[in-house]
Amino acid sequence: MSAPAAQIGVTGLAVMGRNLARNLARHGYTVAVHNRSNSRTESLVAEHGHEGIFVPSASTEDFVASLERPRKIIVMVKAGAATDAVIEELVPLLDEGDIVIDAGNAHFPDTRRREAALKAKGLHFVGSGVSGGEEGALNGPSIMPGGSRESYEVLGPILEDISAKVDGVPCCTYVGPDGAGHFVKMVHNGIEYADMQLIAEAYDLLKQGLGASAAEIADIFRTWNEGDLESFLIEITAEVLSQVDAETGQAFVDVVLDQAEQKGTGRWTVQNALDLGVPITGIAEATFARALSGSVPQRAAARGTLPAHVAPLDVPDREAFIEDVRLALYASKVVAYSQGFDQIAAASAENGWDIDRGAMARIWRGGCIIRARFLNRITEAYERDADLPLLLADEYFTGAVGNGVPAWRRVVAHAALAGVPTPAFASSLAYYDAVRAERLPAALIQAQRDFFGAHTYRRTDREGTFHTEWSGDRAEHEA
Ligand code: NBP
Repeated sequence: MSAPAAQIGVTGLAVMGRNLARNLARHGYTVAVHNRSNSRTESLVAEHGHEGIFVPSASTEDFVASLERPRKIIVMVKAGAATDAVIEELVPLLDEGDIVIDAGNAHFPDTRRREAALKAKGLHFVGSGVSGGEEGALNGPSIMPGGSRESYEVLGPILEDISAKVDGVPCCTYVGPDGAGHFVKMVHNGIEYADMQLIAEAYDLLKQGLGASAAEIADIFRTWNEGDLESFLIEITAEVLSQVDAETGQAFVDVVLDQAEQKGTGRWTVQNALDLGVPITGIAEATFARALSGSVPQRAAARGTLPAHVAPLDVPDREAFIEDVRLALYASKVVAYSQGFDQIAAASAENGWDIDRGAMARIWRGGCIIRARFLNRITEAYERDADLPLLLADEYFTGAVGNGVPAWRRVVAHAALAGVPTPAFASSLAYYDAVRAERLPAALIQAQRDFFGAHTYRRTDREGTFHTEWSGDRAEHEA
């Protein structure tokens, strides 16, 4: 008896691909499965074959032949050269109209390149962000597919089916052409960096300000998770802070080395923001904070050497201080998201992607690492105005953030006086003040640029571009 034609295939069966294949099978799809080393395919079928219908193949040729047309093939291998190698092997075996989905963490320029190459061969290439780690892949991730709309018509229903659901709404939607899906996933990860850094700064302030134990701070985060800050990251922070190290009996967080690592998506986000000229200071500070934590020789040279001149954090009212930190965290978090959505808007305009920002907030409500209650508020804001120039200026957020501004200022000022580093809190507040300023000192910078480089300037009182003869008679003339 021949194996049934599979509706969709997954190649690359490490932790993510394996769980995505199981998710598909559990939803009733017949799933072709393949991996470079056949042992992974064998173990998937041996351990989970009872969960649905898998069609295993040891060779790429058999794998492709086992799929119904148009073929839908999810590639879930290590991002980079491995993805190119798999595509190269697949393409000669495919027919016009087939769809190759890269669900790994590709850098979006690579996705654009691959999409163009496959399109020239009559194939669809869908670069899709998938967030939620191995648990999400199995039980419902947030899925951010790019590529052609035509491919989404075939693929969308399946991806929506296996995605996370919030209030019955799938955490998957069409993002936009070519690299748009992977771009949005990149910004998602950048926001994740900012969110984590902000939570870490709140923890540090509570620890230093209250002298609280990790378990006490866990309780504070647990309470916060019942309000506006409700989110996966706040929830797991409480879990982590409650954990006791089995070996030493100390709080687990206190035995973990304080050097944060990164895989590169935060860096990509910041690099792209620099190219676009979009200030994403929250994400950038978060990325640099990780880099600083890992700057071992610099920290060793500075520790105990650099004068501190600090006053201890003055906390006359414990509850008031906790509330101040909560408000500062919320306000800073809105800034980070606002900046991330600005970056999406800028890239969308530059590349003609036409990304619906409200829909992105909607598909991040479940499945992914930054899932949070307040994403509903972001969707609502973009529903009120799809072209909203600044999320912070939406009527809901002006109120929600505005109420917390006095607390935010107190927290940042006290942290500075006490020498507690709060790069993301402080830079977010600086952004807030800069973006709302009547007038910025950029006027002076523009004048300096004209002085040393004849870069010209515009005036507040009339149209035109001007230059002053700084090294001559200092007369102004129109450039
Ligand atoms: P890995 O990123 O660890 O990749 C391992 C897989 O890539 C194996 O199936 C391996 O085959 C295959 N592979 C490699 Br390596 N080189 C290959 C080649 N030249 N040809 C064919 N196959 C090759 O797996 P993962 O952690 O499951 O992640 C998969 C993708 O999902 C990555 O892009 C990752 O960034 C992304 N992602 C991961 C997570 C997560 O939480 N882990 C979350 C979201 C996204 P082999 O078995 O024969 O060595």
